[in-house]
Amino acid sequence: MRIELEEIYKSVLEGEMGAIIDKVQAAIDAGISPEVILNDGLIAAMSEVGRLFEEGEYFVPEMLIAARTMQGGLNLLRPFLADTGIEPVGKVVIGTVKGDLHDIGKNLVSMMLEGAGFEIVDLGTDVAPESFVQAVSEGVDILGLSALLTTTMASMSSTVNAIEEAGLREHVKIIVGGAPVTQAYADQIGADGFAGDASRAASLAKSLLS
Ligand code: B1M
Repeated sequence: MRIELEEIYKSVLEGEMGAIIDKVQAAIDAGISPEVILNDGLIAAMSEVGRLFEEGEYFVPEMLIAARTMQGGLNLLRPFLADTGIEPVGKVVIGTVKGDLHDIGKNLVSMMLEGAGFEIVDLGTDVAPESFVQAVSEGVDILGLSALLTTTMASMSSTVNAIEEAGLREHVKIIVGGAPVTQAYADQIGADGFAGDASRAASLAKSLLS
């Protein structure tokens, strides 16, 4: 792995919030593509953080500091990933479902969708079904739901049901994703699609509207 990527990886693992900006900037200046910085630096480090948490070597505070460090790096990459300068191809409302505070994956999906030309309304984390219903009622093409906990996945189902009960299901395509979510689960709750990562989410959104 290139030294600049190793430095980014190490900064996220060690939660060096003050250093991450300089390190991501150094990688950009060295000509490493934003996608490689994202996948081989930031995301690879966050996967390792998850492994260390599972093994009991990291606890919630370390995980949180690593996540904040990653967000700092992502903020710097955002314009490179998202800026295509094209007209919106559709409008997406996105959020992490009720009870769930994980937002890194959701933010990445937002950036990739933005990069694919979508206008994004990001409702944030811990979003109740009724808040999704309210946003969809204002007119959107796609609703994106993210969940990272097996315990909060059920809220995806409640949200799809709430959209149906509000009479809005015919007007919006619903896509779901997040580490515990699968295509089978998406089918089970009546979503229109599942994506395993952010770039697949962007392709899926485009294909659902084409
Ligand atoms: Co939490 N956490 N966490 N956590 N956390 C996990 C998810 C966990 C797997 C860790 C573990 O045990 N190995 C575990 C869940 C176990 C389970 O339910 N099966 C877990 C737990 C248990 C918890 C707490 C309960 C811990 C506690 O308090 N005891 C707690 C819950 C809080 C809550 O939400 N109510 C908690 C808290 C936290 C922090 C706040 C400390 C922090 C989140 C900070 C933040 O997001 N701002 C955190 C973190 C950082 C993680 C891990 C380490 C990393 C998650 C992440 O950001 N990954 C995670 C372990 C892991 O995933 N290996 C873990 C990087 C991100 C780029 O990937 O989010 O998967 P991901 O997103 C991907 C795809 O999934 C997909 O695209 C993204 C990009 O490619 N995707 C979509 C995501 N959303 C999509 C939507 C789409 C399409 C694709 O369409 C709309």
